[in-house]
Amino acid sequence: MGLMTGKRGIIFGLANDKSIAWGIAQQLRAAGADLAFTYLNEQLEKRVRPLAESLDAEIILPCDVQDEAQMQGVFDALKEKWGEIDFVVHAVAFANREDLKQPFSQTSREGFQLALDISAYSLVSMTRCALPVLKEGSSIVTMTYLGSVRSVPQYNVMGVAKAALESSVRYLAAELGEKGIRVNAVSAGPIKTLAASGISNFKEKLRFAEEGAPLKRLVSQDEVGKASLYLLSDLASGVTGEIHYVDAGFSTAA
Ligand code: 0WD
Repeated sequence: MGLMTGKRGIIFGLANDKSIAWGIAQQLRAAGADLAFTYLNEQLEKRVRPLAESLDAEIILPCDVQDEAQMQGVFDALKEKWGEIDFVVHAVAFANREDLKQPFSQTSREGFQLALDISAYSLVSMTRCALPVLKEGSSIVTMTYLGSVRSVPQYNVMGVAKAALESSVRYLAAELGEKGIRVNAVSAGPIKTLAASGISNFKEKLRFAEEGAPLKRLVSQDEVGKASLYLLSDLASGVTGEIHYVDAGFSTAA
């Protein structure tokens, strides 16, 4: 019997087989979990549906996290099909490309609001919609990055959004603890994905991360997946409100 046998949950943020969400999904399925997925739009559906089906997903639905009615619809569908769920994975983020290039002080109000809305507020609204179906003992995990607590060149408004996301993790954990629901974040080292391609000089960041990490290498999707599996499973039953670094030790080194 696997670690997640008999557990069911949903993954937001799968775009393709390079996505961090894909690393998490594979680990969860291998451990026996039943999975539901969402995709952002029709263009991504073509990529997401075959991947989701390859992991025997029973529910595959569209969801733009800025559309609260659509998000509510997703959790209504989960309630109808499964009744209750055991976990939610939030692996969604977005900022305008120009806001990841120009000096931070030039960030527009609209760009700031957009990044914060999709990358941070969505965890709050997702949790609200999920609450009626979350079991006691269930677990929510989101994805963050070191740019939340350090100024990383060009990460700009996304760093501010990740700071808001990490703070939201702590407030949600404080609120939901009495229901036995845990909320944590994995802070991943840089990984080449679609979202990462929007960050200027990303290749340079990969090299810098590799050289500066105690393990002298980058982390893989699978490693982020395994750490997420731990946080989503009963192995982490005493862990909530945490920002768990999976970065080959980069954040701990001078
Ligand atoms: O180095 C990296 N790749 C790191 C990523 C290091 C540390 C953290 N992260 C975080 C990201 O900030 C994000 O929160 O991990 C999470 C997953 O990102 P990813 O796997 O790097 O990127 P990707 O495969 O592109 O998945 C993110 C997806 C979007 O992809 P695109 O590239 O199409 O923007 O988030 C989804 C979308 O599928 N997304 C949305 N989903 C629903 N509603 C929305 C939206 N409005 N906007 C973006």
